[in-house]
Amino acid sequence: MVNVSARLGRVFDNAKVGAILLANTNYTDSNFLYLTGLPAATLEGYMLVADRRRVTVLVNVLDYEIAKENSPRGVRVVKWQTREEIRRALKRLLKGKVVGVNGDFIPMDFARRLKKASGARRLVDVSDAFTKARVIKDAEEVRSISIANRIIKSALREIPRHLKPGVTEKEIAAKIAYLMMSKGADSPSFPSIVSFGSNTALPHHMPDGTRLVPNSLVLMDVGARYNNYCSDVTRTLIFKPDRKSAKYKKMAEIYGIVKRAQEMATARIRVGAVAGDVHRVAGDYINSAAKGTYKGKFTHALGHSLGIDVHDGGIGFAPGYKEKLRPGMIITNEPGIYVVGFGGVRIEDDILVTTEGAKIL
Ligand SMILES: [Mn+2]
Repeated sequence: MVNVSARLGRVFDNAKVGAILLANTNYTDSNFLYLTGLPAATLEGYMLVADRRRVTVLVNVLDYEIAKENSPRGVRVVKWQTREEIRRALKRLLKGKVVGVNGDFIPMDFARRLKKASGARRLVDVSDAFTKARVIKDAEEVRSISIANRIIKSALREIPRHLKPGVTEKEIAAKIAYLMMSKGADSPSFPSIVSFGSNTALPHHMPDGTRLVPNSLVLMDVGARYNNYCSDVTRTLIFKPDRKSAKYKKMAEIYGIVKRAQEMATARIRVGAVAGDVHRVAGDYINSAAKGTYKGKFTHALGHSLGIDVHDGGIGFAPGYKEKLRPGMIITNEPGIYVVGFGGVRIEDDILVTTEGAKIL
């Protein structure tokens, strides 16, 4: 269960406000999930008001039962039926206060209407306070992300037996979705990337009707969502390799360099290490390997923070990040090499920073 009061403490320590107001639109604010642990699918139009001690969730009467049933200790559920009732509730909780909102999420016009309806003295953007709190995962979060990893890795292990000449990228993407949900995922955590052959050189290629042929690359960048938390894992393999071919030798060379770059980055991850340096270890190695053949072909950051959002913010393994690693951070480690017209390799694992160093989830 979500420890609501501990999370409120972490957010309010970084936000100088009397209360926080989060309002979902057609989309769900991930900070809403952070403070309530409610299942994401049910939350359209919900609002919450938080102070240091507790969270009050305001829901339409039709969602009252489901919200009450799923709410942890520290969350109170209040139902409303008319707009007048919401206005009254907001006034009672917020009138005259300095109120924190998520400026990264809420449309400006909606914020203006909420200020008027609530009678708040001032609205302040507290998105940074949430990012700071969420960058360090608590035990419940580590557990959820670990399970999300176990699920997706188990699904990926079953994929090789479904790879046959002529199968399409979309068929494999559908198979991965089926396998992960059969194993307990709530949904994919983002649209799966499955690419074959030269499509693997495009880091964000979306699966299409491309058919698999022997002696070619297969790249799968996929994740499972479990209990509101994401995993994000990439595997690349060579389908039916023709080991004597020049094409195979080049694919294998690229794979070996990416694998080594990932290991070197993992070895660098420890409490106190500078985030940007972890990227540089992998980037420098890729640029210098094979006499510089692949210089400049690692075209993205080595990793991003992972949590309720696939890109959770606050930290990343990217050039120029001066932040130091702290225990409880979860960051992806995903070097790649992309040769346009030929193919690419990416290998990605999710890393928990611990006092003993990197733990691969
Ligand atoms: Mn990733």
